[in-house]
Amino acid sequence: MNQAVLILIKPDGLKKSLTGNILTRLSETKLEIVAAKMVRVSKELAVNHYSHLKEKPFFGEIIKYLQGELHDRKKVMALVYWGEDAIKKCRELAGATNPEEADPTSIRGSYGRITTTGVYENVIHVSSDVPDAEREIKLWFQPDEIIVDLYPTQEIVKKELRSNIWVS
Ligand code: IDP
Ligand code: MG
Repeated sequence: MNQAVLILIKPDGLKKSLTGNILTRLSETKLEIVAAKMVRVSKELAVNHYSHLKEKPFFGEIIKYLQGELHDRKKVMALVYWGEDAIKKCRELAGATNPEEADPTSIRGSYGRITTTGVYENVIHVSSDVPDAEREIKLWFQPDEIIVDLYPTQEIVKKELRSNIWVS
C-alpha cells in the first residue's frame, strides 16, 4: 500500500553536515520525495509536533532540540516521502529511538548520540504510523507544497494577504 511519511533532518543532523548522507541512505528505499523545504521551527510548531510527549520529563529539552537551540542551527529540513510501505521502510532505516540501542548500521545508530543531559539526539524524525504521518504532514506542509494529492483539500480565496516578493 502506498503511504506518505514525514521525515525531518533535525538540527544535529544539519550541524553535523549529514544531509547528503541521510538522503543517500533514504534513497535505498526507492521511495519518491514529494515535498521538501527548510523550516525555521517556532515553539508552537515544535510543541504541536511533539504534543503526544507533553507529559514526559524530557519534553522541554526536545522542544529546544527541535527548535535548534541546542545546536545553534535554528532550522530543520522537512521532507515527505511517498510509496509502498513508506513508513516501515523509513523507520527501519532510521533505527530505534535510542541511538545507543539502534542497529549500528541504521541512520540513528551511525550518527546519533545521547547528550550528557540525557536527550536522545538521533538526527532524524520519521512518522510512526499512518494517522501520525497525516497529522504531521498537515502540520508541516500546505497542500500546494506537495506535488501529489495526499489528502482532501478545499479551495479558499485569501484577501489582503501580505507577503514578500522579489524586487524586479
Ligand atoms: P521517535 O522519534 O522514534 O518516533 P518518540 O517517542 O516519538 O520517538 O520521541 C520523539 C523524540 O524525543 C525522539 O526522537 C528523541 O529525540 C526524544 N526522546 C524520546 N524518548 C526519549 C527519552 O527517553 N529520553 C530522551 N529523549 C527521548
Ligand atoms: Mg515519534
